[in-house]
Amino acid sequence: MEPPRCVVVDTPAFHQEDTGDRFRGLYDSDIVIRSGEDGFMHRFWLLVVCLVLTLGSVAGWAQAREKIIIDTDIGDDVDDAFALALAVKSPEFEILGVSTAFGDTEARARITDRFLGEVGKPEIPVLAGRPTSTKNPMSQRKYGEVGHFTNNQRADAVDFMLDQIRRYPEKITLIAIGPLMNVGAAIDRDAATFRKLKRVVIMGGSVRKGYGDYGYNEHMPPMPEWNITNDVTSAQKLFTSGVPLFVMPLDSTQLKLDEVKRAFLFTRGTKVTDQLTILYHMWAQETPTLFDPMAVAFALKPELCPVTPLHILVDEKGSTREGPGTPNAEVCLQSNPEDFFQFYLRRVAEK
Ligand SMILES: [Ca+2]
Repeated sequence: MEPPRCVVVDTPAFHQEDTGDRFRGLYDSDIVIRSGEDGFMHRFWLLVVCLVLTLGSVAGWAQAREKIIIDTDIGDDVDDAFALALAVKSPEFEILGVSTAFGDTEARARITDRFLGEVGKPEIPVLAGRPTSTKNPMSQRKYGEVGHFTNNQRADAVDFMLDQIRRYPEKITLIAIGPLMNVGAAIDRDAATFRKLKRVVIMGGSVRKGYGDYGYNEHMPPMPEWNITNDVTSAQKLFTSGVPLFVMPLDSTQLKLDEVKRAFLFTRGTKVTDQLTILYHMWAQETPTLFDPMAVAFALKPELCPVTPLHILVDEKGSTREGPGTPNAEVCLQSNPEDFFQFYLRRVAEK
């Protein structure tokens, strides 16, 4: 998506039938002014009007961008990197910052830092959450050890999150694609401020389908999902916080990036696809499942993952059960993988 352009079309003898060919190629959002007459002063004033309209439109376009914070456990599974790639390729977003959660949060911050440095986004702050202990190996750890980084001074993730919400109340979408330690800590520290998020979109939970249920094969019953089960208490706090909550569970996020799609993406040779190529090879498995990118895609185009209001109870084992009661979440129970990949691959592959 581009900001609108202002175009003065010189048409001294303008007729309706000219429109077909003469204006072909202009974007829908362009501002087209037909001069219709000769004369220096006439053209001068048209250009002034054009300049004012363009500046106004660009300001409006910039203002309309959605403010987001991404909270990620990048570095283990590779889908976080694919989610980050979609976010940085989306001009609809103003990325206020990226925070890291779960395990060695500083190593995850370095991975994020290098990714943003390599793709030409050094201005985006990177924040490390509180480290936790885990035996989970970090497949992409070495990515954060060499390369081009941003100039970020690391600050506390939860302080940053709350400060940004105070600065832009009701304006920020928090996209949480890892275990929810930072979210739980933010609620503990200042629940009233946390509720002033515009919305939270998470990848997490398993409501009617479990891992390995792709819709066409045998049904797998719902089961505790990784992001919820790694910090059940924080998940419970989020689901009872009263914040507008949108949930992308296993039911709608088991999206396989097969070899045809990988070959397309990894041969684009852009800054972003080159970083994905490196991270994919460090991950050292074959077929990624793009769970997390659906949370980012939903924030951009909610029609890709239609939601149903449900009351979700997070039990002590991390199950996310639907039950009676006032809905506390909008949950995407089904998606169309073809529609998702049509959007995802075109967007991330763009030059
Ligand atoms: Ca993740």
